[in-house]
Amino acid sequence: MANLITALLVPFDKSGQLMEESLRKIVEYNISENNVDGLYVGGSTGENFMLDTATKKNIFRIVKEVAEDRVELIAQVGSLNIYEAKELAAYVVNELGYSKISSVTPFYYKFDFEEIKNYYFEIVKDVETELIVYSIPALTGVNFSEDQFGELFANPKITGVKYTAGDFYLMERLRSRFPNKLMYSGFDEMLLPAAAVGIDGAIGSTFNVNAKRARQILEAVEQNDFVTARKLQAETNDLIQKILDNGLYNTLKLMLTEKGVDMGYCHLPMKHYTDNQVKVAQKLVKDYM
Ligand code: SI3
Repeated sequence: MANLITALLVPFDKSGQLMEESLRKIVEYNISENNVDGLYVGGSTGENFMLDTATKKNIFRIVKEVAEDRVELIAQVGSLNIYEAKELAAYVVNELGYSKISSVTPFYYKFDFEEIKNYYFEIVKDVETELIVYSIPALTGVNFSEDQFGELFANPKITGVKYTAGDFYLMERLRSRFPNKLMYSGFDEMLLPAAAVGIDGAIGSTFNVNAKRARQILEAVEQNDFVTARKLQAETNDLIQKILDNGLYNTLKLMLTEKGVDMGYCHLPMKHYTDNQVKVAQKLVKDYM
């Protein structure tokens, strides 16, 4: 069955400093309460692109210290600064023993495909690891064709994709053409259709609070029980819609705080939460967790 991998939230205090003890708790919560198979560390959900290198390294180190080898750890090292990406890759693989790295497509500048391909090949050049391409066109503006994925996958160290998009035709084409590469779905609200296409895992922010239902969706698809899978996805999407309406990362953090894992604040320039967001999050915990 496909692996369930939480895109890890990271707690910050009001001034944007990492809350180390809370980070330890959310890692433990995902392993012992949510029973997930892995953690995706340093992704969008980790508010990673607003952090300095030392903080990123500190997060990777603490997560590994708590998780040890109990679940799979994937470190998102991608950065507009390719030298930072290489430094982080070497750190997590050689010093911490992460089993995989992942890297977002370089964003902001309109890099052409050759530049993007060079970026990926350069990141894996000096490190013995597997890299999962983090493709999220809605946030980066970078769309790959089937053939371009093929060019990236030609590098044996590039072993899969975290596919955060709603184009299921392309997803199916990739699944069929590259059966030996890993396919992770990225949109939790589309877990059922992704699982129907065939995925090796799902990586999601909402698994921090909704891992049980997500696991049940994967199990129902595995058993070809699409009636149950659709019912669970509908319940999940009712929840996700309410979370998105109330502010994604603030609401996820507030729900966990309500459950006893103090997740602090989002990192500026993301907004700090309001009293009303707290009330909504408390109700979501009561209704869905
Ligand atoms: O990098 C990451 O933290 C992720 O894995 C992100 C994951 O794909 C999430 N995407 C974003 C942009 O947060 C989803 O889990 C997403 O939050 C969820 O499907 C709600 O839209």
